[in-house]
Amino acid sequence: MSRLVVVSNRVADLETASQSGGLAVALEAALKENGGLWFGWDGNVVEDDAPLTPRLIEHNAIDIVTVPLTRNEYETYYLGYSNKVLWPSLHYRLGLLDYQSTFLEGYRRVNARMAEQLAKLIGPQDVVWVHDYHLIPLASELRKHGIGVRIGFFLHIPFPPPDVLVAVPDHAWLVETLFAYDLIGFQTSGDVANFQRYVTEQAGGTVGPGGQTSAFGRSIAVRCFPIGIDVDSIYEMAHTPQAEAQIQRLAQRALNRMQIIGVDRLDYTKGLPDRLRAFRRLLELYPGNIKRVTLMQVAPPTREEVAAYAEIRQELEGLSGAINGEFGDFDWTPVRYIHRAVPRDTLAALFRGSKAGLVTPLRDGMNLVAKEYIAAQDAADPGVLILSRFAGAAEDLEEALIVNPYDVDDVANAMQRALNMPFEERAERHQALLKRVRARDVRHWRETFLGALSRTGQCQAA
Ligand code: ADQ
Repeated sequence: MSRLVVVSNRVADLETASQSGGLAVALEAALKENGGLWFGWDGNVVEDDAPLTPRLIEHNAIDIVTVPLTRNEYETYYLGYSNKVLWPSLHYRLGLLDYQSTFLEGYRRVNARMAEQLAKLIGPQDVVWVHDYHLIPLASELRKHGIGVRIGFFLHIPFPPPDVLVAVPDHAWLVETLFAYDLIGFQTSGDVANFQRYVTEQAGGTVGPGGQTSAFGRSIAVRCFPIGIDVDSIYEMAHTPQAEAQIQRLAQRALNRMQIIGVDRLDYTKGLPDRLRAFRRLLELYPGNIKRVTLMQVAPPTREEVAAYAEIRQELEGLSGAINGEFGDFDWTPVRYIHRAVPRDTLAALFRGSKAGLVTPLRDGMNLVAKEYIAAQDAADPGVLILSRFAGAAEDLEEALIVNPYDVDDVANAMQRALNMPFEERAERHQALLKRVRARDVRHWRETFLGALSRTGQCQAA
């Protein structure tokens, strides 16, 4: 059996994996099966002339090899090309694209360096699984070192249509490097179609049966593998005695008011200002909700060194302050905004204790919060999921209330509908959604991806 090598920008801390969530645990399980190696950045930023020696730690028969980034690499590869160019563009936000030529050089350099360090660790029987937009050219760099084993790539974020992608400087090079993989996995069939459109329209390639995609003299497998969650672990976290007590406390404190919950990293793709505007609209259109409904928004900060993130934080604080000022009273705060990470079991209890889950990104690869909200519900009294049509999850989760996050009236009406939905309809929708979330859980995602990778054809040695 092949050893699995996972490569991602950041390596999860496996000591705390059970708290950090489904993805780390799922990958850890795969790495344990036949022995494994996880390679990536250790999160440290060192001086430009410091040595960049890989560090090895062993955890339950898994080798974890990490490397630091220099200050220049952090600014060009991580903050620059990855998060000021690829992240906004792949989320269709060209207005936020902020490009400098040093970014691309840094991105290429870090991928080349990581490949050089990783190539020394890869054996002839290994299978390599690379994750996400930071590392798109990694396989093409590994091939330069004579690595001929199977290499798969999974993109966690959306892949936009060609008209958007061509705005990314050096998009042609970026797409060409993807052809050094044997398998590319996307979140949705829409992403697959966008990629294949680019290949046929911009690169003179062809798409064959089963998604086999050819261009640049190579033929690779391309499919969607919608990512999922560990359903039972979320359900269990939401149903412990501590969770019960927490839900009771919440209900008492809220004087049996209803709660709507939003949980997102504080990112401009998540549609948070529009969500707050939609909540204000709910109070305007349906004043019966005044003093009756609270929006709890949990949004821990991320990437604060990128200006667009500081701006969204200010906007959000201003909006929640304005809504609370306009509608709040001595005994009711309409928006409760929590700007920090919350333990996963607390999140699960909050999901279960909320009448509606509000997941309204402007664009999202999948969105695991939508699936976690469903998994946490109590079948005897389930809440209602309100889901943006622009989340990858909407391709599958048809029984959610699907909304256009740009249309505040649409979202406000969905909230009103969710808060007043009869039990039979809630139960029916929840049952159907839970079935879907279970059918495509994180284990299914991992196994289908690795199964498809193992079935790919000729390996492509350089
Ligand atoms: P993210 O953009 O981070 O992921 P998401 O899929 O919702 O978005 O995953 C976030 C995870 O972090 C969830 O498990 C959630 O519970 C957790 N989380 C969020 N806020 C938290 C808080 N305050 N405290 C603790 N935990 C919190 C990227 C893509 C997504 C894609 C995933 C997986 O942007 O589209 O679904 O990768 O592929």
